[in-house]
Amino acid sequence: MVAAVPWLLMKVLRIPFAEALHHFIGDKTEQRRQWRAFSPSAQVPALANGGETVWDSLAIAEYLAERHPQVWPQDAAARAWARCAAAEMHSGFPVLRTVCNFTLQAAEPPCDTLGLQRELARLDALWNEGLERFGGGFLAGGGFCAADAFYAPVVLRLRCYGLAGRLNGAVRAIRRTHFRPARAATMDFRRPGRNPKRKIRLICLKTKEAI
Ligand SMILES: N[C@@H](CCC(=O)N[C@@H](CS)C(=O)NCC(=O)O)C(=O)O
Repeated sequence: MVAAVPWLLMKVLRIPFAEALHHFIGDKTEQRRQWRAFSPSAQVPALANGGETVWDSLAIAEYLAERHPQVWPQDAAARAWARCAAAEMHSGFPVLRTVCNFTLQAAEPPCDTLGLQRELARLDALWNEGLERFGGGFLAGGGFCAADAFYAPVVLRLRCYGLAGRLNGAVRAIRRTHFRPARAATMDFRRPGRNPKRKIRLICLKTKEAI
């Protein structure tokens, strides 16, 4: 899921970049050896720009924001909220991450544990708060920002695992603004354009299924 976040952000905001796709390898030791060549943590995503490497999705968002201010909302309060929301997704929601592997196909709903209920309730509260407080249709106002990129894969997961109905009104609004760009961009991921002349290169991975 996380590998898709900066990719989606750059696609939706039309920040030019070239992609390098890497397949998962069954032998994880070998994968780590190979991936360390482009990512110090041996994880994706990583972003290469000139001599610099940025190897974490939240760090990539901040790095991009230094050059492309539209990565975060212009309004300071919305920007603070959007940063918190993105960070919460980045480091939280362990149950959703574990029980809902990323897929684009319809999948069996996971076991309804207390942990899952708590995380769905938190998503609902967070999305409702953003929609009501900033009133722009996206999470933190009228434009797609990094917070939206962090939550777009979650919208896809909720839909695929039949969990969208478990959230109240927010998910309907979020689906309108997030599902389409996320799905369109994710489909596009299957047909990556390669332009090695571009200065910024995002190193992502390719699984059998698009991520
Ligand atoms: N902190 C990283 C975590 C990245 C991460 O978990 N990447 C996964 C793919 S989505 C990965 O590279 N996994 C390698 C593996 O599991 O073999 C970020 O958010 O960018």
